[in-house]
Amino acid sequence: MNNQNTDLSEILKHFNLELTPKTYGNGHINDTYLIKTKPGYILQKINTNVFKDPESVMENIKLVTSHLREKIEAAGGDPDRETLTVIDTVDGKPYYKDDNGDYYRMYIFITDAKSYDLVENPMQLYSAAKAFGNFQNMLNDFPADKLHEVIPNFHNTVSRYADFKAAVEKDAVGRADSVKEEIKFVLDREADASVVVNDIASGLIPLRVTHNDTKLNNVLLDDKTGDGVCVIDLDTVMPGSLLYDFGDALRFGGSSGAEDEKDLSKIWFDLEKFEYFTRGFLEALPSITERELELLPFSVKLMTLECGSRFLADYLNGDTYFKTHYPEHNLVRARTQFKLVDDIEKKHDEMMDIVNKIYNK
Ligand code: ADP
Ligand code: GN1
Ligand code: MG
Repeated sequence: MNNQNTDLSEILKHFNLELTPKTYGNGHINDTYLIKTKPGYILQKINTNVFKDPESVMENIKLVTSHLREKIEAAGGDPDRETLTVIDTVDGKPYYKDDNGDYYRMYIFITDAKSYDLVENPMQLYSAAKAFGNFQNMLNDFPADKLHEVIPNFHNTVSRYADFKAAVEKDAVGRADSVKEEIKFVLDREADASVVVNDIASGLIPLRVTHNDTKLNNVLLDDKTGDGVCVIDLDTVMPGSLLYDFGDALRFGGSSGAEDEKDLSKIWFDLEKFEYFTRGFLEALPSITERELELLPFSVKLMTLECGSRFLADYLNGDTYFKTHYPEHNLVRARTQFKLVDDIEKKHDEMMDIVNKIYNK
């Protein structure tokens, strides 16, 4: 998954740049490099194991960022800083495909802002929530039918359960026996999987254009003010539910610790973080339906369960999807998610009280 054998300077020529890039960031999917020119650039090798059709990914990103640029300009903002800017190749394409069939893309590097892997203070959650809520707002008039479904059923929790069971069944690398307890944890909660999916199908929950990968390190916060500057990692912008963005953001940001913390006694769901995020998100959104509101706490559990089951499925499949840095990495990640699910289940009613307190104000 890394580019040890690829001469990146060759790739850079196609973007009319020369400097050697350095690996950058902590994403689990793409290979990211920083080019420290002025302005700086972000070069990414798109993960084609995850995104089978990278040209469609780039088409989506071009459409979405053009739409966002217009909105940001109309509001008097700075579009080069408040959304991603795709740099085309010298041939005028939004990606470069090399002779190996690998795809590279380039963005302007957004300075004086950074993304966080761990929350340092709860205000960061308020700021991130405003940015994610506002992002969704700016896309509420975007024609959803123009978007390719780049990963089908991305947050379809019913189909995620089917994938999980298939991974258990196949037991490709003989790890299933050693994680029986974790497998049972997921299977015991299968009934949860259909709640949001069914409500979307019946029209009770509206389909919106959503980000679908709202973890805290996918939003840049201003170094000086701490305010949300730019929502990044737009690979998975697709039709979805507001609940996916809300739940996934709190899965990550509402935790007391890192996604791959090995000491589970350090992992719990933090209600103060939940309150800050919920306040920011609801302030930014103009409207939310009764059913969405009612399911906000549940969505945090659902997205955490989904992510834990994906980490565990990847562990069972032999670590083929997420980047891992040691053999048990996916299992460690899965366990933090399950610890959080357990805690969220216990705190559900308190979370609902917080939602009601904020919304009725
Ligand atoms: P992945 O899909 O692997 O998660 P991301 O697109 O999220 O990749 O990029 C990885 C990291 O690189 C981000 O978490 C962020 O820290 C940094 N990053 C990505 N794009 C930019 C950008 N345009 N400006 C500044 N930092 C960026
Ligand atoms: C991946 O790309 P990144 O690191 O922001 C994944 C998300 C998971 C997340 C878990 C395209 O996000 O769905 O929730 O890891 N992205 C994709 O940390 O699968
Ligand atoms: Mg990312």
